[in-house]
Amino acid sequence: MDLSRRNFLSAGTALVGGAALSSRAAIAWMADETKADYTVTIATQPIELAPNRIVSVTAYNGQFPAPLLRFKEGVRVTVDVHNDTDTPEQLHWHGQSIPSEVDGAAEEGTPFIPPHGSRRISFVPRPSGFRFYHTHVRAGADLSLGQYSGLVGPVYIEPKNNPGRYDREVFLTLKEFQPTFSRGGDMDMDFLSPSATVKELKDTGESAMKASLAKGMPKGYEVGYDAFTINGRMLGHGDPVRVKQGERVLFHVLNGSAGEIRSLALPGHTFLVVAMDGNPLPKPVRVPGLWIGTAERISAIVEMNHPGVWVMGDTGDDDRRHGMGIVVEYAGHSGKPQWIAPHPFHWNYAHFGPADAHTPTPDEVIDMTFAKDNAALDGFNRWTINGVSYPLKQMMAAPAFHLKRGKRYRLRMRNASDDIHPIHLHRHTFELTRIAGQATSGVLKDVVMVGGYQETEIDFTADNPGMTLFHCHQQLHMDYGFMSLFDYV
Ligand SMILES: [Cu+2]
Repeated sequence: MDLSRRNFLSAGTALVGGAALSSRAAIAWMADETKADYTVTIATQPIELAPNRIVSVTAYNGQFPAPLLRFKEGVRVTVDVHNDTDTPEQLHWHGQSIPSEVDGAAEEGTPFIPPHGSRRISFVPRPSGFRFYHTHVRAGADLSLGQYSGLVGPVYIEPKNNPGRYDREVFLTLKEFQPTFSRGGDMDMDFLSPSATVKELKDTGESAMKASLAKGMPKGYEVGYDAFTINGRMLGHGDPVRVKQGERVLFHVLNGSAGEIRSLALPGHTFLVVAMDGNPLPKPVRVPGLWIGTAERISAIVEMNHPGVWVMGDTGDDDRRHGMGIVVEYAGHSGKPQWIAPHPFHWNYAHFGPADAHTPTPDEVIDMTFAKDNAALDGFNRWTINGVSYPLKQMMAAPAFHLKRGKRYRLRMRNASDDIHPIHLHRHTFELTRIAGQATSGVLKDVVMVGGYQETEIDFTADNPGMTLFHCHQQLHMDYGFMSLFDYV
C-alpha cells in the first residue's frame, strides 16, 4: 500500500467521516503519526544573558532564541506543542500562508494550547524563506507574557531550488529583556526616508494629544528594557561570529522584540540586502547598515574584507552598551572588539524596489486611519483603526473588512499618531506600493513600518481564505486595540 504522507492525512480525514479503511492500515497510520516531526515545549526557566545576569523567562525548549526550525516548502510537517505554563498559549507561524486553524492567533479562531496541555498541529510550510515563530497572546499590563517573554525563534523554509552564493549562514535574533513601564517619551524616527508627513494627519494627532494633556492626562505608558541581547547573550558574553577573510557570510537578522526598532552596523563593512521578511528582493541592494522594525527580518550578505575584531551592533550607543551587539572575529586576529560609529544613514523601503515602479491597479482600495487616544485606558494609550478599538477581553471580534477571494486589495494606511507602527498582516504577503508619497514596487513583505503622520500603501491578493488578523506588531499597541480582522466572502 503506497500512501504518501499527504494521502495518509486525507485518509485520516476520510476516516473521521466514517469511510472504510482497514483496521491494520489505520493502526499503521496511527503508529506513523505518533511521533511529530518537531516538539516544542513552552516553559519558564532561568536564562543566562551574561555571567551573573540571569533572568526568569518563558521560552521554547528551554532556550533563547528558540531552536531554528528548518522546513521544506510544500512538505507537510506536524508539530507537537506542549504548554508547561499556567496560562493559555498561542504559537504563531509568522509570515506563512497557512490556514487560520493553525496560524496561531485566537482572534482568527486558532484554538489555544491549554495550560499544562498540548496541541498537535499540522501544516504545509510556505512560502520559502526566512520566517519565525512566536507567542501570540495578549500581555496587557503583564510584562512576563506575550513577546516580552523569550517565546521567539527563527524558521527557515528551504526553497525548492537554492541559488545562494555565500559561504555560510548566520542567524541573529535581536531581543531585549527585563522590561519595565515608563511614561512615554518621543520615538526617534529620523532614520525613515522619505520624511514627508501629511499635514492633516499631523494636525489631527497633535490636537488630540494637546487636548488630552490639557485635561491633565500624563503621557501613556511605554516599555523600556534593562538588558539587550543578540542570540540571547549580551555583547561580549556570547560566542563571536568567527570569520575568514574573503568569506561571504549570509546574515539572517530577526528583530524578535516586543516593540523596539533596531539598527545594526559592522564597522568597515557593508550589507548586501538580498531578502526582506524572507522574500528575495528584485535585485540585491548595498547599504551601510540596517534598520529593522519589530518582527521584520533582513537577509544580507557581508563580504569579510576588513580584518580585525569588530563589534556588530546597534547604532544606538545606550542600547549597544547595554548589550545589543555581537563580536565578529577574523581568524588570526585577537584583542578588544572595536566599534566605530557609521555615518548616519536613512532607511527607505523604496530603495529596495525598482525605480520604474509599476503595480497592477487594485480591485479595491481600503482606507485605514490609525489613531492614539492618549492614556485612555488606565494610563495606557488606546489605539484605533478607523475609530474602532479591538475589544480588550474578546478574542474573535466582528471582522471589520470583508474580502473576496482572488481580488487584489490596496491598504492605504494613514497614521494620525507620532509613533512608528510595524504593521503586520497575517497569512499573506504584501507588496509595498507607496512609502510616504514615494511610489515603489517589487518589495514583498509581511511587516512594514509606517512612520509618524505618514501614509503608506501596500497591495495584496486575497489568496488564503479564512479569518485574517491585521495589527501593529508592537505588543503594547496590539494589546490596547490596534488590531482588526479581515474575512473572506
Ligand atoms: Cu503600533
